[in-house]
Amino acid sequence: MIGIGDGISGYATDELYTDAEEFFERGFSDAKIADPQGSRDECQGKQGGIAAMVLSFFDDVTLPPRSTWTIAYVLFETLAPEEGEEAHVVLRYADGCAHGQPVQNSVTQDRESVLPEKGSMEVRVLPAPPFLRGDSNADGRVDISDAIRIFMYLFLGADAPRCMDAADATDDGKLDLSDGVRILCDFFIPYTAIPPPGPFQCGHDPTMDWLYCESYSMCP
Ligand SMILES: [Ca+2]
Ligand SMILES: [Ca+2]
Repeated sequence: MIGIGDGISGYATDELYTDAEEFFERGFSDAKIADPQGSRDECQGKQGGIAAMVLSFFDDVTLPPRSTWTIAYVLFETLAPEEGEEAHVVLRYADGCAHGQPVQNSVTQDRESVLPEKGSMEVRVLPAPPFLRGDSNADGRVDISDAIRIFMYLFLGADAPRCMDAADATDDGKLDLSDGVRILCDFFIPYTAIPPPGPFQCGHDPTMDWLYCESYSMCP
């Protein structure tokens, strides 16, 4: 269970993302967002996520040794602070919070449960800047150079755009070939409009996704 500090207003997904999936052999995995309950103070009034994974119920399957395995991502949402302000949210692994049964963070190794080392982090939340969708090179216009900027990033090793949300011309939460193609299509093919806030009006991303906008200076 991941205990969450005050200020979390909701969440975007309760799906489990993992790069260990290739080792599933008739196992089980699930993730849920829950309101943790329980007598412990750190459980009260917080939001949390629970993730569980069993690689196999039938065979002796273990993750091969390597430096890092990503077992689960959970994506949370919080309200953006006002312009010029910042907010702080603490994320931590909390033992003993209940969603049904109290949940203890544990890992099974060689058929025995071991308690993992648990960390916490304070997240600094800043207001996301408004942007023009499609303006991947952040020059205040959406044109063919933005499609080229995306292709340079994807295929020629150029730096990532500083405002990934602006470069995500399809607003599907991924930056890939289709974003450059969407920008090109927008000039030539009717009804392929770039999603809100669009290429002409500054605005914020109406959908929550894994991309972010580190900076964008062309909108007031
Ligand atoms: Ca541009
Ligand atoms: Ca996209």
